[in-house]
Amino acid sequence: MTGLSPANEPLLKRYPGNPIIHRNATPTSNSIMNSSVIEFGDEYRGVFRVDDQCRRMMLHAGRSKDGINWDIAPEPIRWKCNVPELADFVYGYDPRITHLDGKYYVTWCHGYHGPCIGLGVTENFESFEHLEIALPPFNRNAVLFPRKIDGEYVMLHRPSDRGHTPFGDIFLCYSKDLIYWGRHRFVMGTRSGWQSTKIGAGPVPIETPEGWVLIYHGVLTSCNGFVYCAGAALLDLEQPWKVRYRTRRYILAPAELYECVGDVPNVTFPVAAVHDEDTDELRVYYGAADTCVCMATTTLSELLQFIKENSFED
Ligand code: BMA
Repeated sequence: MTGLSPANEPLLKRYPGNPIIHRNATPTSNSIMNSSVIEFGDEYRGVFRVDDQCRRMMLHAGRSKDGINWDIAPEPIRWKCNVPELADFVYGYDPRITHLDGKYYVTWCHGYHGPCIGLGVTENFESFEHLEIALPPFNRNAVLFPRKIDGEYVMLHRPSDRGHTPFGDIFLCYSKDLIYWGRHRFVMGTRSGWQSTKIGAGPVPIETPEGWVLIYHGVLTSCNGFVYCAGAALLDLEQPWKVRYRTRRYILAPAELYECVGDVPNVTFPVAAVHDEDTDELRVYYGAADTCVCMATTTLSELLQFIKENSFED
């Protein structure tokens, strides 16, 4: 740590061994960030965004016994695809993994005539199937809820543009079959401060009796460019486009050297959260400065309390 006083730390406490995955963790990587991990039996598995030294953005599988020390496959995932038009995997980034009905679904920003929402599935993190594209360009930051609601799959997403989008609100849609998506709803848009330029869903929403806890990223525009922070919201359990609470204060913001210096400075980008039901510990995995993977922790109850105590009042 570079010297934040404990009292000045945001809600999420950085793991002292950060970054847990360095930029050079595979033989040809330029950077590894914005990656998703999940419990798998007694171990952990992950899908990692690995940008190689040609600066191609690809998805790699990874495994870990403790969620902290990771082995990342040196080669990208070879997706099986039954749709010939989609078989050419151009690029993929910022994956999220959702455990749903016994399978692991991966959503990511997919290259198909522009950034759009890719969807895939695996049961074992060894063989991966690439399904139909969920939403066409331009879109990013899609994440599936971990159970059906009203008997349908539900997905958060963030319409965008071809470039470094200077806007962005979170929307939600439903599907009966993971192919056709509709019943579109607006969830939330930008607000003042750290979330004034654009926002996007982060990890898979966590179900609590009080609602879905959604950790999301928010972006502000400074004189030097975008700054990516993290905040949290509580969404209605049955009508998850209804926002019950939403934090005015961030729960994490770039402050450490590894978050402020890298390929893209000043980025903390949460993508995965693992909740331990016995201890209530919540580990949040985030990309730092588009360069490496880091971890920060809290408890789910502290996060819920923080959301309620630091929410906008209107
Ligand atoms: C977004 C995505 C993220 C990245 C962020 C900051 O548009 O590309 O992967 O972390 O910009 O560069």
